[in-house]
Amino acid sequence: MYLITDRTLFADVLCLYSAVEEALKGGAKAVQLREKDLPVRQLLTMAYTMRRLTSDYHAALYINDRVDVAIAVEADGVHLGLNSVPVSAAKKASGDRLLVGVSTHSFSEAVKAEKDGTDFITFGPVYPTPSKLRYGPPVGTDALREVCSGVTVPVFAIGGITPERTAEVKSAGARGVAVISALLGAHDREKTTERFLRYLQ
Ligand code: TZP
Repeated sequence: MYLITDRTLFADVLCLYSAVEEALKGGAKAVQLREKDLPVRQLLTMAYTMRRLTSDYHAALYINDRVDVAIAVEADGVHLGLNSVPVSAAKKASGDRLLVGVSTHSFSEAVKAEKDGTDFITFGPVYPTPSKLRYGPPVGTDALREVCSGVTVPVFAIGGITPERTAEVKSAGARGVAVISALLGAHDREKTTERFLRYLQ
């Protein structure tokens, strides 16, 4: 269960922090701070807060794209995209201390990320997502199954994932799920996280 942030879903960042804490109370074990449009100093401030929160609940923290911010706040890892530094540079800059995840959207991207030495990948969008335009058309569960059997690194299904769909992506071979709206937009985030975890088990 990999929770990804999106502060634009909230009136202010304090509401996002509360929402993340509710998910952590429900048992979320990893959070990715993904606020791509934020100036780096504001991102750093958010990252320190997320580090404190995740540490309080013994959860892992990943920073999207910014290896420097991940190192500064002693995050567990960094999550890279197509326009980020390569996996090898993230590993080298952190003295091999950061775990690295890579966002992938096709079989060839997934295979390349594994070859590059990533520790895990996200693959999707598997289903239609609320912000479809930003993430491209859904790839579907057949493509997910193909990727899961084509790589050995853990695959996290992303894009339109709900608790009910978790069983389907797990049976396609996904190790876990990466989620924004079904969790951050939930009425009761603690209970929704627990539901996700029940489906994952
Ligand atoms: N990458 C592929 S889909 C996606 C990202 C970041 C968004 C997932 O958001 P949601 O709300 O869980 O569908």
